[in-house]
Amino acid sequence: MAAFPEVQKITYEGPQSQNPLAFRWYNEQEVVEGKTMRDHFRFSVVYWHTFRGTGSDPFGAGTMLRPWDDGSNSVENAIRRVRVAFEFIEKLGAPYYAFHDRDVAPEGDSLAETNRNFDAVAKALREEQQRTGIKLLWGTANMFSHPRYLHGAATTCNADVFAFAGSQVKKCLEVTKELGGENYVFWGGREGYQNLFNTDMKRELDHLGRFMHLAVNYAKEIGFDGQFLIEPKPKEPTKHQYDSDAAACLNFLRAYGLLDHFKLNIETNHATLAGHTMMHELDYAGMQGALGSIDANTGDTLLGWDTDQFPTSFYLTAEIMLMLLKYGGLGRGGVNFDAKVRRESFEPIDLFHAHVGGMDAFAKGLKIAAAIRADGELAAFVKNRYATWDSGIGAQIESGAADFRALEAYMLKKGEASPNQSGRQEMLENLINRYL
Ligand code: XUL
Ligand code: CO
Repeated sequence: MAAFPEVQKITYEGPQSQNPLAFRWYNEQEVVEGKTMRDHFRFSVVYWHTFRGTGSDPFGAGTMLRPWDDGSNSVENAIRRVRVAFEFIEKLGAPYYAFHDRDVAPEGDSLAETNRNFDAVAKALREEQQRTGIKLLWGTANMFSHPRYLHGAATTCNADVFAFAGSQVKKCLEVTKELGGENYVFWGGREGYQNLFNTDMKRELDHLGRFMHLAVNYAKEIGFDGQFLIEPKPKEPTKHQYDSDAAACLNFLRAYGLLDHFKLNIETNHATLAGHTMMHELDYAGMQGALGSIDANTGDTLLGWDTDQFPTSFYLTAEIMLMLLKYGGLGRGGVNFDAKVRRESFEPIDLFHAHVGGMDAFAKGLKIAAAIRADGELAAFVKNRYATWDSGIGAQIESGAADFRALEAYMLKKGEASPNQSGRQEMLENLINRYL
C-alpha cells in the first residue's frame, strides 16, 4: 500500500511551471560550474522531523496526520515507517537520508533489547536502500531524549551514563558502517551546562575529548571510513552548549588533538542562535578546512529559538552557495534538511511541499551564486580592496619580512598612512540584488 498514492515522482518543469509539486529550479542533471546539481547538493531527508515529528509543542499535543503510523513503539510499526520513508524520499528524488538511532528503532527495556530492535530495523533500511539506491548521508546517536541523559552523555557527572553513551555510539557506528553511511555526526544534545555552580567544566570537556577519541579509535578498529562531523549549536536544550559555534568547536578539536578526524556540520538556525550568520559560520569552517556538511533550515526573525523551518529565501541560499562554491563544495557531506513542517501543516502532502520548496530554493541560490562568480565583479572588488597587501609593505608583512622596526622605519619616512577607500557596502548589496 502506497502512503502517497496521489504523488508521482517529482520532476523538473522549469521556472514557468504552476505545478506546486514540480521543481522550478532543481534540475538534477543540470551542470553548474562543472558539476550536476545532484552532486552539488547531495540532498538528504531527515528521519526525525519528517517521519517522527508529531507537531507537539510546549502548549499542545501533536497534530500530524500520519495514517501509516499506529503510534506504538513496536518494531513492526518502525519497519512500516521505513517503507513509507523510502517511498517519500524516492518520489522526492533526494539521493540521501540521515537518522538518529532512536528515530528509526524503538528503545527497549535493556541495551541488549534496544540493540536487537536497531538491528531489525537496519535490515529493513538496508533492503530499502538496495531497492531504491538511496544512500545514508549520516547516522548519529540520540543521547539527549532519554531521561538517563539529563546531565548530558559524554559530559555527564555520572560515569555509568558515559558508559551507556559509549555503548550506544559503538552500536550506532556499527550500523552506520553496515548501511554505508558516508558521515557520522555528533550534535551535542545535552553536552553543556545550565549552571556553573554545579559544573566542573574542565572535567566535562576532558571527558568529551576522551569520548571523541574513543569513537575515532573504534571507527578505525571496525574499518568505518566515514567522515566524523561535529554540529555546532550555542544553546537549547542547555543554556550553554559546549559546541557553541564553529570557532568553539575548532578550538575544542585542536585542544584535544582531534582536528585531523573531524569536520563541521553547519546548521543555519544554529548559526542564528549563536548570533552569527550562516555565511559567517560557513566561511569560518571553510577557511579552516573543516567544512563538512550542512543542516539546511532557517529560523524566524521574530522567534529566538530553533524553529527548524524549511529554507525558502533565495538571498539566504545564494549566500550559502557562494560559500560552498568558494570552498569547493561539501565533499562527502550534503545538504541535509534538518527542518520540520509547521504544526499547522499537518497533512502528509505538506512534507512534499516543504522539501520541494527547500530543494528549489537551493537550486536557485546556486544559480545566483554561480552568476555572481561568473561575472566576477564582486570578487574583483574584494581583490582590489586588499591591493595594498599585494606589494610593498603589505607583501613584506604577509611574508614575514617586516618586523616592528621595519614598520616604524617605513612609517617615519612616509609620515602618514595612505588614505582609506570606501567599503561600498550599499553598492555591493545593490550588486547582489541584480542577480536575484
Ligand atoms: C538539533 C539538531 C539535531 C542534529 C542531529 O538542534 O540539529 O537534530 O542535527 O542530532
Ligand atoms: Co541539525
